[in-house]
Amino acid sequence: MAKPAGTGGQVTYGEEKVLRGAGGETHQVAGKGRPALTTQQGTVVADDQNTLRVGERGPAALEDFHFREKIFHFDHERIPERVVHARGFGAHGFFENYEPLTDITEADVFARAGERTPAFVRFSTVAGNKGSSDLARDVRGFAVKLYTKAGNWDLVGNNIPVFFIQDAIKFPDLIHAAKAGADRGFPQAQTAHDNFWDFASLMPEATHMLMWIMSDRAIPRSFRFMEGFGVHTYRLVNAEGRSTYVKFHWKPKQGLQSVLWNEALKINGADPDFHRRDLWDAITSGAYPEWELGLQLFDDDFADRFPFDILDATKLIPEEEVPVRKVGRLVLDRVVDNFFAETEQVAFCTQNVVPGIDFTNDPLLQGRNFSYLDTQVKRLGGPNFTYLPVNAPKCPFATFQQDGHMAMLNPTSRANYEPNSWGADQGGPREDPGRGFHSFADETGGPKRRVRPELFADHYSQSQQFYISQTPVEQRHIGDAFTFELSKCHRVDIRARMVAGLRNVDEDLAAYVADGLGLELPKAAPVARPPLTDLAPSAALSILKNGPSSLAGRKIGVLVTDGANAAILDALLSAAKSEHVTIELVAPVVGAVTLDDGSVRKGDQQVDGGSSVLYDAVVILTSAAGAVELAHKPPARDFVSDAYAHAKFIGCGSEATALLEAAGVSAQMDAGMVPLSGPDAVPDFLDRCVELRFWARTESFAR
Ligand code: HDE
Repeated sequence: MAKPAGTGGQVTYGEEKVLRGAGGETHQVAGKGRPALTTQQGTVVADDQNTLRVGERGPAALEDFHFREKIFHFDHERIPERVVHARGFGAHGFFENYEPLTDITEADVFARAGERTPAFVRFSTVAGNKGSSDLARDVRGFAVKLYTKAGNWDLVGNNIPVFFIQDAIKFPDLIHAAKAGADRGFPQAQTAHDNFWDFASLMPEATHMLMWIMSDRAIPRSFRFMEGFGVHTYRLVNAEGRSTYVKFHWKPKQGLQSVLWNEALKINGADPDFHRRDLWDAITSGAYPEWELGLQLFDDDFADRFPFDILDATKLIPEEEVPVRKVGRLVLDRVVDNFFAETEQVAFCTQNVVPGIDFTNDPLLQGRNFSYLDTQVKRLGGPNFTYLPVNAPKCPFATFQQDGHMAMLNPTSRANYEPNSWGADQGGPREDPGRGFHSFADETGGPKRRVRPELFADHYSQSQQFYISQTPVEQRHIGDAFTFELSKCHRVDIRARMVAGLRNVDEDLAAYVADGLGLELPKAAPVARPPLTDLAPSAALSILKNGPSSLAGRKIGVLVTDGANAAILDALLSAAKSEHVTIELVAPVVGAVTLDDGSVRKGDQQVDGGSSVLYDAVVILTSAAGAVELAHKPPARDFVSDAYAHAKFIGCGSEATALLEAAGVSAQMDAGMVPLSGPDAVPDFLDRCVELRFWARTESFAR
């Protein structure tokens, strides 16, 4: 209960009479089902509004333990953000195994059909800090922790199947070059600057990855619409000790979808939390995102035949060569209870494997196995982070590790060492050769030197293959992205060096970028190993060839005004509901609009806050007078012209003409602008929207 301002004196709370000052501050007190506020020691707090003072206007008393504890704890609220992948968003779910895979792996998680294993997944961007925007052009982390009955297995992957570098020793250089300049502290969350392209253009091994990050893969529409990859070749090992090589894939059931670059730039302003909000909204509305786990399985014979080294993380194995076998599904069905406790404190480690899953000698993976554990100790302040609920296994665990900061579960047996001769109750756990983890007995050897294998020198073959696997629209986006990024480099020699490398990928691409930069085409960069030129295109590498088959999970923004056609809106709302599409009303004011049948509807966004970049398709459903009014408002004109420029399908109510004219699109009406003359036109409009973009429109914008 709040006490009125300016009154002081004796106040009665139950049996107690309490003296209050006359400062007029708000007091809300316990009772009526509200628990009492306490200190961390459990002492009930009587007053949380005032420090203890000597005299009303006097100094604070040092003995005020409540104040000191509260501020001390606040002062220590931050932990270091992740050195990479600082901005992320996590959710809980489960992995469901389709069928026993015991012939290829003894991993318990794959042992039984239909069994569900709890999972925690964290998606992230790489370069930006914790507070950066979601729509940065960047790789997305796709880290999965599976709490299996045989221990925690972390598959710490990305949404791109290859990486920039081949050897972990170059990771600090890559990240220093990509992140904000050490001298100036900017630019934030982007690679469009001299240092990144300086480094990248001097590292031809990065070329394949550069093709991916300049593609629309680096600007996903949502975490829900992107693939995940384990990147490295791992091993699956069965109970007999036989190893099968494996590449892990996560395939989104929702299909693939990305945004346009110009859209990404605007989303970062309109909603910097676009991706995290999207995941939160999907899960809390019951539209649980789902991925299938796919395995590419192969043996030494294939590895020997394959023209690239399977230990080279800058190469992938085309799905056309080794098909992806779907073995289970990952469903995210629960948002976190607390962002910090779960998403911030989750500690993924590539070293977390379980019997049946093992490493290969990929030099990147080998380095990661050191880095992750090391970084968690720094971030989480000591070795006991494994006991935090989000990190602890959900199967029994017993170690002799003890003490350190925040020891919560020290062993309680008499023996804290082994071997020991204490009996069963006092002696603690013992090793178990039958159920325990055995490393695959890989035959290795050779001179100890700092050298890379010969096939690592092929830097361009798969870059070419990636490019020719794209649709013309996607190829243009890649060319435009290189042009954009390099245009932000001040040093012309860096631009030229990058274009020289691109000549080894595709001459047209190099010429297109050079032209966009106003650069004379430089000589092609020297190649360390002549690229293979006969690799077949792989449809799996394109986003547009793997789009959704329905509109489910997408969002349509409807611009409405007073007097708008209620019958069309109702048809849209009911069709959208049955197709699991979200509709948001963007109205002149969020309070309410009154439609032509007199019904009153609440707006979800006001025009100034509901930019069309937030939607997959839009509808302009105004009255004639409403259209005239909106025609005078720049945000309403932007709503239409952006949707048009971003090749979205636009449902046009018959009274929207004045606004379409003001937005400058009425003279260019095309088949992506679908007339909505009445409710009957709605199903056809929604069918068109499944394509997501009317790409033909963008032909006219191309340079
Ligand atoms: Fe990471 N990476 N990484 N990385 N990485 C980290 O660990 C590192 C690499 C990836 O949501 C760090 O907990 C090295 C490839 C994800 O919490 C750190 C190398 C792939 C996440 C680290 C790589 C990844 C990280 C920073 C080169 C895809 C976020 C904070 C050898 C297969 C995990 C942390 C999360 C995070 C090191 C390369 C994925 C410093 C040394 C390749 C998804 O340990």
